Amino acid sequence: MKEKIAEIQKIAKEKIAEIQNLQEAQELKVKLLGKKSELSNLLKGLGTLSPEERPKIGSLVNEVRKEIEEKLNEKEEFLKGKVLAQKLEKEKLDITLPGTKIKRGSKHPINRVIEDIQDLFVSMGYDVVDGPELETDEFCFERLNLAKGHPARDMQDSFYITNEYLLRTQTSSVQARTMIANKDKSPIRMICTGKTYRREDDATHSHQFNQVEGLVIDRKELNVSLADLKGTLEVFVRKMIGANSELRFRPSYFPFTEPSYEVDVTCFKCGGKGCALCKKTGWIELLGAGMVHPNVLKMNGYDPDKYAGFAFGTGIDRLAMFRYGITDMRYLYTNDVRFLSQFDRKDEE
Ligand code: FA5
Repeated sequence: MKEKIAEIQKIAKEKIAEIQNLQEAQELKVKLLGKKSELSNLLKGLGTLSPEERPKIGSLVNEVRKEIEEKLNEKEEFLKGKVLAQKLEKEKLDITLPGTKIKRGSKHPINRVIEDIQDLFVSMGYDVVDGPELETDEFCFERLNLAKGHPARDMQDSFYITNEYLLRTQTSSVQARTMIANKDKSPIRMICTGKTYRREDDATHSHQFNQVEGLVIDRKELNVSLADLKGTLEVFVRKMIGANSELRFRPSYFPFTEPSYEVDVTCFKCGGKGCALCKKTGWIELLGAGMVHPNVLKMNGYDPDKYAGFAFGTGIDRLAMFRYGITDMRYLYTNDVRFLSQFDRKDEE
């Protein structure tokens, strides 16, 4: 019996020495120490031995079993270390190599201008509101004192989707929406920025452009006046285009304001001296504005005997053109990275 055990021990040592990988180690473990292994069979057969021999052989089998187990564990540890070393070698990184440059996007000039407008008006206590681009005829025109068939509708060549729905031609639609939504008819001080659409397309007109609308309504006794409108627009334009910009109010016509004005600014290119861009006038038209028409107040639930207000609207794309000296509005929509990435630098100047 002892020889048999010595034989098992010897073969086990040889086989352990031949193991090449972890799987072989696992398989050998089952073979040498599992329930059907020779050592297990020996233990099962102890009952056939004499009472004197039984404990001796039993403890010998257990010793050999323990020794094999230790040797197998050692081998497994060794193999695991080898696998790890191979993996580390394979995944070795040379952190001194130059990295791959990631191309960073750039904020669109229109979004830069929108964010600056919002920051400015929020600092003056305005709310920033939103409205739908797919608008009803009612909110885009009728509630702004432009009944169906009104000749002034021709000023804005529109994209109608159905008889009732169109792509909004102006953010002024949000004036009406804000007044209607304000159920308790309290004072309003809001701006709205967003996309607008008209059937136009040239260097200074796009079929899709952006406007910012401003609306202030307060109780009449507080005397919301043209002077407030003028002061607000001066702050706005000087902040957006330059501290030296002068404003000129020209009487104009919008069905939703009375009186109405078009506001010009001194030409950003020649500083007011006159050049080709401003057609030698020294001025460039920038926005429309006026005191809210009493009909508009009434149609949207505000009593014109108790409330008064002013409104203004301007093209954000045009503001961006003035601010950055862009000569063709269409550059703003072609999304050429070479064009767009210039503005990171320009804003830092
Ligand atoms: C209006 O749209 C009025 N809703 C503005 C207004 C608001 C007046 C509140 C009174 C009170 P107008 O059609 O002039 O007005 O357009 C306003 C500005 O939008 C223009 O000065 C111009 O900057 C810009 N704009 C108009 N059409 C285009 C276009 N096709 N492409 C780019 N910008 C445009």
